Amino acid sequence: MQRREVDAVVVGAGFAGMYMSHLLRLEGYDVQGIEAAADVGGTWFWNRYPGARCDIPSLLYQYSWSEEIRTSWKWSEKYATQPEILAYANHCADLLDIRPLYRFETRVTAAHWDEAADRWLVDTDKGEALSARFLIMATGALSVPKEPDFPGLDRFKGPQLVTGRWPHDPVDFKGKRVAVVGTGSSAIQSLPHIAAEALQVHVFQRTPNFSLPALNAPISDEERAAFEAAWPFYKQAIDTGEPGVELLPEDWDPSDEELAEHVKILWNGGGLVSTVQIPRLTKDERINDAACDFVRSQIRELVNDPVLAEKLCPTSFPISTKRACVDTDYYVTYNRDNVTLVDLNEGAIEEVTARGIRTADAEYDVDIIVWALGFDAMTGALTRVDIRGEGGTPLRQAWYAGPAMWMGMMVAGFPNLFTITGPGSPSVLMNVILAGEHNVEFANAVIERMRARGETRVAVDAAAQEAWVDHVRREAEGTLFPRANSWYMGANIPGKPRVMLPYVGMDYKLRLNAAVAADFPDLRFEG
Ligand code: N01
Repeated sequence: MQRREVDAVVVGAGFAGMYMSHLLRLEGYDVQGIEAAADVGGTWFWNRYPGARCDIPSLLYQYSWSEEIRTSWKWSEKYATQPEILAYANHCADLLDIRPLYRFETRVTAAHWDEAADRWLVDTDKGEALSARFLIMATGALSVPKEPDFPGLDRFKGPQLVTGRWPHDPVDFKGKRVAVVGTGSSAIQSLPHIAAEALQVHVFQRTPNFSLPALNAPISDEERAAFEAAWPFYKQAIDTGEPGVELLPEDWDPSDEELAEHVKILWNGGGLVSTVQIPRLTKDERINDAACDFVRSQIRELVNDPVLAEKLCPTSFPISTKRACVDTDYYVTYNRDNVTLVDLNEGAIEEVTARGIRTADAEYDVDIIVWALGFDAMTGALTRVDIRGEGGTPLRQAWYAGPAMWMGMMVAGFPNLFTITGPGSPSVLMNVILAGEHNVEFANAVIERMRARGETRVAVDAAAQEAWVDHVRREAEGTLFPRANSWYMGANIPGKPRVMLPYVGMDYKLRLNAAVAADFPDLRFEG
């Protein structure tokens, strides 16, 4: 078969993919980008459900590498809405003139390593056959929605909507009876909007979640100016891996009273940043318990019906071991007359019927079902592609017992492949736009070194990979994360190995910088 030869295939036109494609083109490489969506934006292209917003302050949720982009964009709110973030992605794409590099509405179906040529043979669902020296998977950590698999799905007469693949045209909930299934961030953000319009909403909850108030607000000119003034400090923190916010010492040892007072910062609108400002929150049971108690006390304050409030109080996992949500009016929405909570612990969903959802207890007649069931996180987008490395080994097989990889970016036996924000990197535990930048810049540094020395093949050393996987596991074992049935642990997808997927260590960027400075001691170059 005749294959079109390029230097690199970049899969994904989210923020990481766009940056990777831009850098490679800048350096004169022939890049082919491939994107399943009709346009750029990655997760923000797909997650158009009402109320979708970032949970990192907008001023920080943007590219750090381009002065031109930063200074030409004005965020309007503390936590930007999905339309504004998508507009920002489009603004970046316009400034970078990135679209000509991409084939949109195209999926990579297979990528096989050609050992004789040191190239990836890449096939797409549009019949295109490519041969690329490098394959960069910038496919996102949360890009494969978890599909509902209840019996009777086809029988339901009304629309069924998946939050992670929301229609482009606005959905009219007016006068409708709606089922929202799931109580993760997607449901927590969308429920207040859906409830404000709908006739009736039934929320199907299996596990209540901790959610922190966004206290969202417009960004004032003064705040914008202060951010710009502090930008050199933030940028340095980003580049060096410093936290960028003031932190108490890790060995902080508060009295019970001091602790109870300090955890109140969870209600100051800092959201996920506030969780980072509580030392050892995800390591120390006493500290975590205090934070849980405080948030539960706030839920009881907000929800009028005490029985309902108890049902909304999480008790089965430590706070932050599932990603905490950041909401606007989530808990108070349950005070509305048109919102009911269906506690699936009292009767699980048995089937979907023509008229709605039937649990072990009752049948709920609805006009629309919203499935907010989450994602096959971090590995899903990678294992869905038929990626085969040396000896024809499928990635799915190599990862049968859990993702084995080095720094979340490279996989032994899969040369010249880079996974951006992959499992084994901090990825979703940090600002994911910045996590993407770190990985893109690292991949770029490797590729540039190879060009300088005329090398055609780079592979990670198997022992180095083993050491990294072991380190990721041990770091996670030193925390409370393994106690939650979370998507971090792969626990939300039946049959997925139970492994902590993101790297919890705080030294990742330092390690990346050290690897570059030492000329990549864990990588083997040939050619
Ligand atoms: O998904 P989730 P999400 N029967 O996995 C329930 C990011 N994000 O899309 O907990 C019944 O958190 C499941 O119940 P349980 C963010 O990183 C960011 O909401 O497994 N229920 C849970 O309640 C976030 O963490 C933003 O018992 C079932 C829900 O579905 C990540 O995406 C906004 C079920 C899934 O919650 C995922 O969030 C939105 C079943 N069979 C998302 N299967 C921002 O703010 C699953 N559930 C940027």
